Formats: sequence, C-alpha cells, structure tokens
Amino acid sequence: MELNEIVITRAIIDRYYEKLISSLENDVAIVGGGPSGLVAGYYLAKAGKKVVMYERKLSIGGGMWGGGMMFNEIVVQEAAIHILEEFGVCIKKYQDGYYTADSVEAISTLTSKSVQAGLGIFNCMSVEDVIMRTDRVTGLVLNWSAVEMSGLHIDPLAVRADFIIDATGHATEVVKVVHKKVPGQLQTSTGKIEGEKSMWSDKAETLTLENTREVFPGLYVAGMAANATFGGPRMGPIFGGMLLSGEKVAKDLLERI
Ligand code: 48H
Ligand code: FE2
Repeated sequence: MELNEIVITRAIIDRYYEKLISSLENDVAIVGGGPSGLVAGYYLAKAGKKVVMYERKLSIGGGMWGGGMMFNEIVVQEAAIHILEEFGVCIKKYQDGYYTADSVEAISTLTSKSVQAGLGIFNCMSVEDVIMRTDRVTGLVLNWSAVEMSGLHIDPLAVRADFIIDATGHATEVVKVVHKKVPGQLQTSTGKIEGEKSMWSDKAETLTLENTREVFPGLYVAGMAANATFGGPRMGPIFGGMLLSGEKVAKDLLERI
C-alpha cells in the first residue's frame, strides 16, 4: 500500500477535531501539566469524570523533568509513596522516610497513566482568562501558545467546566486573572494573593496540603499555585507535597461533582 499524504493529514485533523469537540463541556478543567495537575487529572479521570488539561508548553511535566538544579532525580517522602506506587513509578529507598525516583521516568509515567485513565491533554495551549458568571468561575478562555508567543491580536476560544483547578505552579496564573478582574475577592485571609515564602521544606510540604482548596467559587488551587495563593513557603525538589496536593484536590472535587 502506498502511503498517502492527504490521508495522513485527514487522520490528524479528524482525530484532533474529535478530541477538541468532545472537550467543550467538562466536569473539571485543569490548567497546567505539572505533577500536581497530572495526579489530580488521573484520579478524576479514573473516577469516570470528564476532565481536561491545558498546558502551555510542548511537553507535559512542568518543573519535574529537571529534578533539583537539573540533577534529574526527585525526592519523595514516605507519605506520598502510595501515589507513585499507584502509577507504577520505579522508587528507590534512600534512607528512612526518604525515597528517590528518576524524574524523567516519573513524569513520563504520570503523563502516560493519566492519559490512559481518560484525562484529555491539550499541549501548546495557554489559558488567558476565565468565563465568569456573576460570582463564579464557569470555564476557561484559551488560545494557542504560538499566538501568545507571537503577540498577534487573535481572539480566543472558550470551554466550560463545573470546576477549574489552577495547577500553574509558582506563576499561579488563573488566580492572578481572577484577582485582576474581581480584586480583593479571593478566599484568602487578605482577599488577595498572599505570595510564596522562602524555602522551608518540612513546613511547606504540610502547608501545601492545607492550601489545596477552593480560592474563589468554582476555582481550586493545587501544587505550588496553592502555596503562592495562600502564602506558604517553597520546599525545593521534594515532590511528595505536589503529588498529595493533586490527590487531595481530586478527592475534594469528587465529593462535589
Ligand atoms: C497553560 C500553563 C499556564 C497557562 C502555567 O510548575 P509546575 O511543575 O506545577 P506544580 O505545582 O504541579 O509543581 C511544582 C513543581 O514543579 C515545583 O516547581 C516545585 C516543587 N518547586 C519547589 C521550589 O522550591 O521551587 O507546572 C505548571 C505547568 C507548567 O508546565 C506551565 O507551563 C503550565 O503549568 N502553565 N499552562 N496556561 N496560563 N501557566
Ligand atoms: Fe519550583
């Protein structure tokens, strides 16, 4: 059989169109494809929910690829090991309470298992705004990352979701958009974004979980975005808190959907 360029092109357009059209209305939409977003997406999809993820970059994985300072190993504490086991990531015990994983193997396994569980992932797409209905976030406003990078004036498209998770990491981009449009209305102690504090691994890992919650009606924060929003410290290249945050936001949302 001679391969035909037009069949190849039509196959890609057809299949992508199917994915795109089937993700216009969702139970949950996740912004950011780092470890916290991926774990959240996996558990929500596994529970049968309609869940979609948007990632600005070509690659999924956020800050996990680089381990610590490009030493491509991550540390995960005992409390989060069950999550790596659930995904089937290879884990090595380092000493009591501390485990390591190859960051490349870890993030590629999280990504693969999430997609296989049913998470719809769109890479190369940036979230630039939210849909707002009076006092609640009800969807996302999207554009191609290439449009964002080129600075062309091209209007976006939109998708609906019952709940949004801001898993954009240190940048906490969705919360920033909401705070800009309705200043002072966040469910933090000041109504504003509290800002990430300096490194304190132990405290940060506990606070990440407490900070993983709803910050505005319909909008949850997970991972580093949770710490940046509620004023928690950073933890450095220990990833248990990110994984547990993804698990927690999925659990909390499953009680509400
Ligand atoms: C689409 C977007 C947008 C947007 C951003 O940074 P991440 O890896 O996020 P987390 O919170 O899951 O993990 C944090 C971890 O990697 C980390 O940095 C740690 C533990 N740091 C500790 C320390 O002390 O520094 O991933 C976020 C992803 C990225 O891939 C972005 O490209 C993406 O979100 N993103 N995607 N639209 N508007 N904003
Ligand atoms: Fe970081």
